[in-house]
Amino acid sequence: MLAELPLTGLFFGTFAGQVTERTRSRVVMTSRPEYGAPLLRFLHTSDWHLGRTFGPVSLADDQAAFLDWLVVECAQRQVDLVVIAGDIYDRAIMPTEAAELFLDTLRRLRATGALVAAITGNHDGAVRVAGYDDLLDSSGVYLRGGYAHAGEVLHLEMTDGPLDLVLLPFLDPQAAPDDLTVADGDDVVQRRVARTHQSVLSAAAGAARAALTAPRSLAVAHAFVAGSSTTESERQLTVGGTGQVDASVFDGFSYTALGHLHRPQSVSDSVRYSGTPLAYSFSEEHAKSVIIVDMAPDGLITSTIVPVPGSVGRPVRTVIGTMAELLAHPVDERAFVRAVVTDRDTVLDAKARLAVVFPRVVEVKLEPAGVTVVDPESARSARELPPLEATRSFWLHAEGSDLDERTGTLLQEIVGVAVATVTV
Ligand SMILES: [Mn+2]
Repeated sequence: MLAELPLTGLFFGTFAGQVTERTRSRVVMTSRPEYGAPLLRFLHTSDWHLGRTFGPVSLADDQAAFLDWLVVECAQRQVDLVVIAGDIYDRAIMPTEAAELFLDTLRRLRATGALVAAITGNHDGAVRVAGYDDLLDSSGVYLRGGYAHAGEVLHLEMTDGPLDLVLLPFLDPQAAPDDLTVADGDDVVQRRVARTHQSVLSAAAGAARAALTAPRSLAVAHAFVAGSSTTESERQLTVGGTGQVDASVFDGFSYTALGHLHRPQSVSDSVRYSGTPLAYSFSEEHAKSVIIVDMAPDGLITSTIVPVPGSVGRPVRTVIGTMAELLAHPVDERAFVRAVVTDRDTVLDAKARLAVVFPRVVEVKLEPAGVTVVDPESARSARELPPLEATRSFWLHAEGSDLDERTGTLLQEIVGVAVATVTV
């Protein structure tokens, strides 16, 4: 059924009560005519990590290509709201080029007619990214970071009905304000010690849940939900502790758009990680994607995984073999490559030579075939061996065979001289 929207009259407001009008003209095909107006459509993405490198290689061009694609997708799919669930940047103090790319992307997304809601992640500097938060609300860009607005609900009026938007940025338990309402004890010190990712996030989510008024809600959070799977490119939230939160923190929201974990995955039908748009480590050979969610006025959702096309994303590959075998591979211009070289003989300039076949080789590991890798425990015990024994053991490790008689005698002489010469 074709439904034509009025040319004007799309309103959205904020929790502060201000109401702004924006104009848009479009014809929309809806497959859910029972709801009348076209459903709210949002796009969920996260962990852009703008400014990141892959090994020594800048990802600036790849990230710009992804954002070009994203803007076109949002326009073509008539997305109403773009949700970015944290780790917009790779570092708290981001490179100027990364900031320019993000700001330019915000403008281009707004130009498609879509609103933008974004939170900071554990990599972002909350004040640097979201310091203008409430000032930007009236322009249709909802940015939130840190504790400043944690637990608030933004009441938006969309074409098909109201939406409660709950932005839950990454919250560092150590940075929590002393008056944060958590039942961690009466004493300030005791409260600080008792604070966890679970307690601060559930306090904020609980406050928001109590303030919901619309029949549907969208929560956006940056957290590690227990039971989810990681890659090699997330930064741990805590040293020693788990930093994990229970999925029940997000009970009661129609959909929760999560960021932090870089592998796309579902905690439940309505609680999902979009994952990163690009591979950021060799553990990420899986496809990358964004999620399109259509949400009915009553909160019922239909979600679609949209893969980031191969022409935008860059694959990652681990190749294993001798130099001769690796150099016989067909040339792979696009992939980031980790090469595991298995030659038993000495290999010189491996990276430079492999770059002819794999121009984006970023990591080379030498792992001679048939040689057992020494575990750290036995490496420690090697330090306690007499020098000649330690040298013999290293030879065995490096060469995969014991010393022959001539080399053994020569080594004995050399080690003897060395030991006699060294004064401790
Ligand atoms: Mn991240």
